[in-house]
Amino acid sequence: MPEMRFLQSVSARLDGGVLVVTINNPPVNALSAHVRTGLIAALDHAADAPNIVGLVISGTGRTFIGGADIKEFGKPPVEPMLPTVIDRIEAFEKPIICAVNGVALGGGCEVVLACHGRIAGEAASFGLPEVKLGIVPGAGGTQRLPRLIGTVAAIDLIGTGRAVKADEAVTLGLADAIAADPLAAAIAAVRDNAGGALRRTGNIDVPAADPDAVSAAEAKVVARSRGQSAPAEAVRLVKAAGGLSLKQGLAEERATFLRLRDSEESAALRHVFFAERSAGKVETLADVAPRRIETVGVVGTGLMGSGIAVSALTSGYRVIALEQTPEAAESGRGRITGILDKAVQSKRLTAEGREACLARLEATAEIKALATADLVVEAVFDDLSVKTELFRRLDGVVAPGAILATNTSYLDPDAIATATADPSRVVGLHFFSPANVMRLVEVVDCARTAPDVLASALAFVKRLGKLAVVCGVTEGFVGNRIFSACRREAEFMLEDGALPQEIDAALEAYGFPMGIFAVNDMAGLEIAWARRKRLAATRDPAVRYVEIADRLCEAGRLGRKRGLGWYAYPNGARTVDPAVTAVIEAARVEKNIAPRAFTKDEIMTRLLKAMVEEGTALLAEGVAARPGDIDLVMINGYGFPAHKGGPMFSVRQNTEGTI
Ligand code: 3H9
Repeated sequence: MPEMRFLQSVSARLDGGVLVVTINNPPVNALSAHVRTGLIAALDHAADAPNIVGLVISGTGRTFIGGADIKEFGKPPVEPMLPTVIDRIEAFEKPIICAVNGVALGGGCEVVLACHGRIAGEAASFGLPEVKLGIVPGAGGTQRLPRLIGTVAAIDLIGTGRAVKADEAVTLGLADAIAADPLAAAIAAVRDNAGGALRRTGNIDVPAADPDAVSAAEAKVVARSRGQSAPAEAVRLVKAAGGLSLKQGLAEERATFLRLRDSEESAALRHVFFAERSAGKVETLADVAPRRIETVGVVGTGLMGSGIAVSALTSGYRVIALEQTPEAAESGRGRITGILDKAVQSKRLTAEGREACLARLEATAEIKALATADLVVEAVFDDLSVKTELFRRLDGVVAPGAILATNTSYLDPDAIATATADPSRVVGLHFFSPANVMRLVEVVDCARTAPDVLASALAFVKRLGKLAVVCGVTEGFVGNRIFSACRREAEFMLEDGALPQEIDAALEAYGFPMGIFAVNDMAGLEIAWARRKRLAATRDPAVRYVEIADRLCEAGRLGRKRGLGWYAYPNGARTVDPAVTAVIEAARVEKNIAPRAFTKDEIMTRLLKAMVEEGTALLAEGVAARPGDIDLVMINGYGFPAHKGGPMFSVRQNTEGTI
C-alpha cells in the first residue's frame, strides 16, 4: 500500500487494516494548523473506509508531538482548533492507539490522553508543561489526566509541569505498556480492540481521592509558584474535574486557557522560552566546528570548582581536579564525593551513576596531569596575579589545542589571556554558585578568543545541560553589572527614605525569592567592601556615593555568616535590626536628606529602571547581544521572576501597560 499524505505534515500507510498515521512537522512535530487539518483528513479517510479497522498515531524523529505550535499564539485562530481534533479522536468509532515514540508534551500529551490506548516507546516521555508558559492545558489535559491517573498525581504533573518517563507513566496509568517497538505493539492493540467496546478516557469517572493528599499536593504546587497564577488555576481545574461533566469541565478549562493565553504572565514566559532557544546562538559560528572535549581539568576544588567538577562528571566527562597539595586534592575529592552522595540521596543520581562519576575523577596536586585535558577551567581565588600566574603555568603544560577557561567574576579575562602564549584559546566560563545546581553560565567571548574555542565552550555548556549566554568583556559581565546597578539604586533609596526591609519586601512581592539586602547578607559583604576600598582613590567625588554599607562593614557587620549584616540573625532568623536603621538615619542626617516614604511600586519602578538602563548600556557597548540574553541572565542567575519576563521585557511591557 503506497503512502497516503494528508497535507504536508501528516502521512499514513495501511498495515493489514490498521491506518498508521505519522506526524512529520520538524523540529518538534508541533500541532500547527496543517497538522490539525491533516489529522482530521486522516480521521475522515479512516471513518469512511470499510477496510480500515482502526488507527495508530505516531511521530517521526525524537518527538511524538511537542505540543501546540507556540508560534501560533497571539495570531488569529485557524480551524480546526485542537480541542475539536482531540474530541474527534476520543469519540471516534474505531480504535485509535498512540505509539509514543518520543516526547509527548502539552497538546501532544492531550492527544495521547484522548486515544483509546497508549503504548510508550522506551524513549517516550509525557508532560503537560503549560504552566511553564503561563497557561493551563487547553485541549482537555486538566479533565482527562485525573480520570486516568487520579487527582493527586494529576495536580503534581499539571501543577508543576514536570514530565515523566515511560516507566513512571505506566506506573501512574498514563500509559498502558512500554514496548521496544511501540508501532508494532500499537498496531496489535488496534487489532485487539477492533469491533469491541473502546476505553474512552472522558467516560471514566475521576477516582475518589483522599482530601488531605489533594490539599498537600495543592500546597506543594502553590509553594513553588512564586506569585505565578497559572499553577493555581491548573490545580483548580484538575480538582473541578471530579465534580463536573466532561463537557462542563472542558468548557471551564478552555475559558481559563484563553484568558491566560492573553495574559502578561504568558507573554513573559513565552518570551523566556524563545529567548532560551536563541541564547548561545552566534550567527558567525554557524559553520564553525567545536573542538572535541572529553577530559576537563578543573583547577581549584573549593565550592565553585567542586560544583563545576560534579557538573562535568555527571555529564559524562573525565575530570582532572587540580589542587596545590596532595592533602588539598584529597579534600577536594571529598567535597566532590559529598555532592555526588547528596545527589544519590535526593535520587537525582543512581548509586551506579555515582560510581561511574568517581571512576572518571582524578584528584591530583600534579599540574602535569592536565596534559591530557581538552579544556581546563580555573576556579581559583579571584585575584589577577594568582590567575595570570596559573595561566602562564598551564600554558606550558596543556596540549596545544586545549582550551583554557577562566571562571572569574570580576577580573578582566583579556588580562588573564595575555599571560598565555596563545590568547586565542582563552575563554571565560562564568559559572554561578553552586555550579552543580545553577543553570546559567556566562560564556565570555574575550578579545582574542578563536571562533572554534567559543563554539567549543558553548557545546561544553550545552552538554552540561546548562544555559549559555554569550557576553563580551566588561567588569562583572552582564549579570554582575546589572546587579551592581540595582544595588546602587537600592542604596540611593535607603538614603532617600526607604529601609532595607521595605526594599526587600518590594522585590519579594514582585516575585524575587529574596530581596537584595538579604542576598548581600547571604553572600557576605566583605568582597564588595574590599572592592569599594580599592576603587576609593579613583572615585569621582561628583558621583553620588552611599556610605551606609561601608559603615556596616566597619562595624563588623559582614553578613549572615557573622550573624550581623543588613539584618541581624539571632538563631539564624533574619530580623530587622534597629542598629542598622540608626546607621541609615545617621547617613541621611549627614547629607541633609529629608527622608520620604516609598511605595512598593515606586521601589520596583526605580530598581527596574536602573536595571534596564544598565542593560541598554550593555547592548550599546556590544557586551550583550540581545535584550532576551540579559533577561535570561537575571532570571537564571539573580532570581528575577521568570513570569515577569526579565527586566528588559518587563519594561517593554511597562511602556504599554503596568509592570
Ligand atoms: C500547548 O500545548 C497548549 C495546549 O494545551 C492547548 C492548545 C489548545 N511550538 O527546545 P529545542 C521550537 S502549549 C513551536 O531547542 P529540544 C523551538 O523554538 C505547548 N515551536 O529542542 C526551536 O526552534 P528554533 C506545550 C517549538 O530537542 C526548536 O523547536 N509544549 C515548540 O532541545 C527546537 O527546540 C511545550 O511547552 C512548540 N511547541 O527540545 C513544549 N517547541 O530551532 C516546549 C519547540 O527555531 N518545547 N519549538 O530555535 C520543549 O520543551 C522542547 O522544545 C522539546 C524539544 C522537549 C519539545
